[in-house]
Amino acid sequence: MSGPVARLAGLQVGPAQSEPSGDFGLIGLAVMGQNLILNAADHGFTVVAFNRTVSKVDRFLENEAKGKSIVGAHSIEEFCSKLKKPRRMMLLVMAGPAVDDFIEKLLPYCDKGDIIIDGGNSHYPDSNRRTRYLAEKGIRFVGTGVSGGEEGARYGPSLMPGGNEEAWPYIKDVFQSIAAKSDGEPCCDWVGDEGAGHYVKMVHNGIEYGDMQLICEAYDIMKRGLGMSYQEMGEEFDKWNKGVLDSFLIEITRDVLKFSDDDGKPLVEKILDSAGQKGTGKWTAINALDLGMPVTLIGEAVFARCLSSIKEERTRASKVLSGPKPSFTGDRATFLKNLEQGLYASKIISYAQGFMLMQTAAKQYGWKLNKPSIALMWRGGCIIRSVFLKDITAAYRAEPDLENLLFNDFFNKAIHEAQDGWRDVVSYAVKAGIPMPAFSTALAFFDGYRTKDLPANLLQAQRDYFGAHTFIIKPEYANDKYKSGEHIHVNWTGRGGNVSASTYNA
Ligand code: 2AM
Repeated sequence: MSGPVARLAGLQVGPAQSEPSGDFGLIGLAVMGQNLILNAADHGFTVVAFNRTVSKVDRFLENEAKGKSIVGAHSIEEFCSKLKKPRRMMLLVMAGPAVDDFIEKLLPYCDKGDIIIDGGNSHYPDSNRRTRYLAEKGIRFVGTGVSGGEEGARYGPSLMPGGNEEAWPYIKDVFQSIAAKSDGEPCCDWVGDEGAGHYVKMVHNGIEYGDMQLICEAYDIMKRGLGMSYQEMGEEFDKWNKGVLDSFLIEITRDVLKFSDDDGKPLVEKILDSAGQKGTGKWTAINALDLGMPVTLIGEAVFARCLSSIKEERTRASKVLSGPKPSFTGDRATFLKNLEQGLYASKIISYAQGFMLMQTAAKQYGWKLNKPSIALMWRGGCIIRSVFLKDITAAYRAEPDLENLLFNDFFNKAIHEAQDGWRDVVSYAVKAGIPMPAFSTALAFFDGYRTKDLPANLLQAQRDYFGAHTFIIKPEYANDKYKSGEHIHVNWTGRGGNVSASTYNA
């Protein structure tokens, strides 16, 4: 042990037999991991660092970690031996098999009650599995969402921990110290059971997709629909950033629009319009479909990226498919106000949909979910941080079992005030031939959600007609012939049989 110990940076140099001094251990020295370690050290914790490629440990100790309360380990055994019990060990490695590999490597050196935290971008079913697997061995597993990128990791990320709740009292001090603060409150609280932390991070990313798509649609209609210059657009986003849309994403959009290349042209104009994606938005949309939840805005945001990515085909289509030429004749200032309100209203819908999904997931998966704390965790540190999330936090604090954000007085009033302008914007976009899938789907959801009688009565009739899938009669029409709540099949044509397919449920 003398070799590695002699190389230790910072405070912790001593014989191998000494009491372990590490408050917190972190494995995975990519930028995120390094920054989280530095962040924890800045908050007074002694952090033990390890990495698969061990040379990176020494490089880190000799550079960024120098002079800080950070000690290195050159093997898993050494890593574990340097941590106080119960050990608090965080993995920040590539999601997937690397996490399972490290868990298996840690286990022989762990004691009952130790805590293994996965802070990578794991898919929540993996965190469900790991929580159960490790609980059987007496090890407490935490799967935590970490958002805010490299900067967030260094100076205050949003942290969304879930898993084995027994771990929370032991990790709370570290997590809440290193997390971002919003109005003095840490953007970190216990999310819920098993994979709930990674689940909430996944929905966060889905909402991020939606917010970004909404902003892109606003930019498109400003540019092509109103013919605004980049300078003008940048100024408009700057104005928006001082109102209800005040947020990190609006702020960076302002900066991007104002950013000129060496030749004076806006750099963004030169960027290929083909969006990439890493999959968390798609996971959210797939999960929404699995749970039967109408999370339409995130779905549209994912599809909009897909459409963007078939650039060559779109280029061919642009030569053979024509549409209207935008010609705006109204009052620009009024339109821009409406656009701001329309974006705000669409955002309210998107977050309402996101919370619908999370509360359904909690019910379906049997998780206790800490709803008021979710908005709080997203208030600062993460990509979707915004003033708007303060109002969502307030809504769920006032009523933790709020059925839907749209039933909250504040948001109910906000969406009613925005409604007329929102419709004007979407109408103009349709007439001008400028796609606004996220704005439009939000409005369609709003109109569907507030409609007591949807045309699904006809749909049920069609299903019963061709597939004998049965229907239920509206309570006010129940009688001896059509009993309330019963699955009814009607022979619509007078031909065919009377057999119903009530067990068929597709
Ligand atoms: P490395 O430095 O040895 O590559 C981000 O890639 C982090 O995840 C790095 O610390 C990296 O370790 C680690 N990592 C990536 N894949 C891994 C794997 N299969 N097993 C262990 N660690 C891995």
